[in-house]
Amino acid sequence: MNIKEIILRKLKMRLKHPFTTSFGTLQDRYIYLIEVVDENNLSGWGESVAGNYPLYSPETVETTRHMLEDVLIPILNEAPIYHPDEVNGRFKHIRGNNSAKSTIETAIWDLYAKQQNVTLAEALGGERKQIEVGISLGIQDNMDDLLTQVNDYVTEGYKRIKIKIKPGQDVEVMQKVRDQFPTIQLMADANSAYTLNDVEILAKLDHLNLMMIEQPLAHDDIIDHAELQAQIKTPICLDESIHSLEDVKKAVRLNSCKIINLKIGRVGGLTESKKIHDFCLKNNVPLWCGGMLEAGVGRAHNIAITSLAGFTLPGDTAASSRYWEEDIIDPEVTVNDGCIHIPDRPGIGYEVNREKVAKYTLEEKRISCLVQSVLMGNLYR
Ligand code: OSB
Ligand code: MG
Repeated sequence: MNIKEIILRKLKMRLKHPFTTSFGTLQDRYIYLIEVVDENNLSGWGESVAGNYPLYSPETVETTRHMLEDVLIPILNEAPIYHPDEVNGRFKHIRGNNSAKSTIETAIWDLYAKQQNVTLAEALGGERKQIEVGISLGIQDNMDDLLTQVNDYVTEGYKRIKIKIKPGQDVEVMQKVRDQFPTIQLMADANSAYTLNDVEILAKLDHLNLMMIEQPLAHDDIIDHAELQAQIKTPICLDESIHSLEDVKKAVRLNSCKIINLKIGRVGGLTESKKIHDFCLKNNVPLWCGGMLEAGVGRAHNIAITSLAGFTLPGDTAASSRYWEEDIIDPEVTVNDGCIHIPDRPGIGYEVNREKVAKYTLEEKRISCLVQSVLMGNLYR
């Protein structure tokens, strides 16, 4: 069951509304999409979470293209692969570039599940039939707009509300939301906008009964976060600082956080995601799946991994319609009463809509794989 062709596409999609975090505003979403096709014409799909500009992480769509074309696909072409769990190991000597690694690794997982005729959720060991989700709201200029949005999404049933904060738009904002919505599950995400000099400000959030504060300090830090956690009551959740199971172990050992946000692209794919999940479940570390304003393929992978039992808190995977006029999958992801039903069709369980993909594609490149170069299943075991 060879992979006979890999198709790389660079897409440009426009978010319905600009999304503002402490590091900037995004509306045009560039997406690197990968399709791996086997000899029976089954297609596995993966989506890069890297943006057009290296603000959240050092990777971009262009570094993703380079890594896939010039480094990662050639490595996969060197020797057969029998199971998607092997892919991450094959990339081990390549430093960083986790999102690029994840793009192809998740596509191979999708293909593998389709070849086995099981859902991706089942292939990963997920048991849930549906998952609970929350929503992430960007920084707003207008407080009334924010309160209206919170009200709308709470009414729709989203299980928790996350609000982006930055210095100057933090304590007062969160206080007003809490005053208006005394009982909702509420949290803040700072995207690394603070330093240890800001402990006093961050401690003022203590009495708001937040579920957590996400990544208050530097994107590459776990030392200062430990110092901060010792001084504030709100549980810290790490996002940007976590790139591997090793990072999770160290952060937990140092008490740098009490909660982990997992993003498949940030940790290099689904195999590493499973390992982090297993560790968190075993050690009672609350875990949830973050989001990167994904289109349908990335969203579907997030849904599949969240079906695992250790994802104990609602994630950021909202409905397709929260982001896009039209998504690139059929059916779109819908949220009912704060829940997403895990699809029952094989693989990611959503059909990629080729017309819509074509409509948003800026560049496309097809790479033929050497005969019997990349093997799937246990044909040659
Ligand atoms: O920090 O979780 C984050 C979006 C882009 C980059 C980073 C983050 C986010 C979000 C949005 O919070 C999550 C989503 O709705 O996909
Ligand atoms: Mg975050």
